[in-house]
Amino acid sequence: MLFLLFALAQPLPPAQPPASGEPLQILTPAPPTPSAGTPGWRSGFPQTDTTCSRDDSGVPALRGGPRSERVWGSDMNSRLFGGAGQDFLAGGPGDDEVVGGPDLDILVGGAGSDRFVIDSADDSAADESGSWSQLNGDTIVVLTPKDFDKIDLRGMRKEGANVPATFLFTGRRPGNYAVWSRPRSGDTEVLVDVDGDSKADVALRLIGNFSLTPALFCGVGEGAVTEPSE
Ligand SMILES: [Ca+2]
Ligand SMILES: [Ca+2]
Ligand SMILES: [Ca+2]
Repeated sequence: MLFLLFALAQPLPPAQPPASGEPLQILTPAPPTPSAGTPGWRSGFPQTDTTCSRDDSGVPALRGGPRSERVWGSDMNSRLFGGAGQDFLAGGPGDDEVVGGPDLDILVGGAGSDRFVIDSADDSAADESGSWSQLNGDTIVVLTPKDFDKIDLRGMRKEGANVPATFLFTGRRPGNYAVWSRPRSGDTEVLVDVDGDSKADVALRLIGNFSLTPALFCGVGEGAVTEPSE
């Protein structure tokens, strides 16, 4: 919790005001006190979730609605869902699953092995030039590779006739059905092509300068980039 307070005390990146000007809602103002044996409890230390095989099915879920909301994780492991609207999701010290959903969202994992899930191209759509969009793009404020935080693209649908089983990591080069990155004003853009034309359809912004590897992702493998499907 101290870490969360510290993280929230930092200046946040510019975000669009909530649609139609409605106030943000705080869904869980008083997180429960965890203890060993509580459902969903995991210490968060040491972080041992080095793979994408973690089963979060028994972890309590906190869900935002269609409006713009703030959703706070507890001190236990949490699953945070923003739904539609411009949401602010902040995990606590546990191993959290953070799912922004459609529209611009600001995502904070906190300590622990956190998983940021992008399920659809609409969750963080790139702009017309294939770059991160100030109107629609999600921002991950605290991504900590040493804690085995991951960006999970396993649910993202690929479009075309001969799509690969996983996205392909191409470093700093665009590619068909690929994930790549590029610097952006001291931050890092993560770009994903879902339809085989080497142009980004999905764009995330990571606060900070990252040198990415496939191990940072779920649903992304190394390998030759496929040819475009006809
Ligand atoms: Ca929402
Ligand atoms: Ca966390
Ligand atoms: Ca989103």
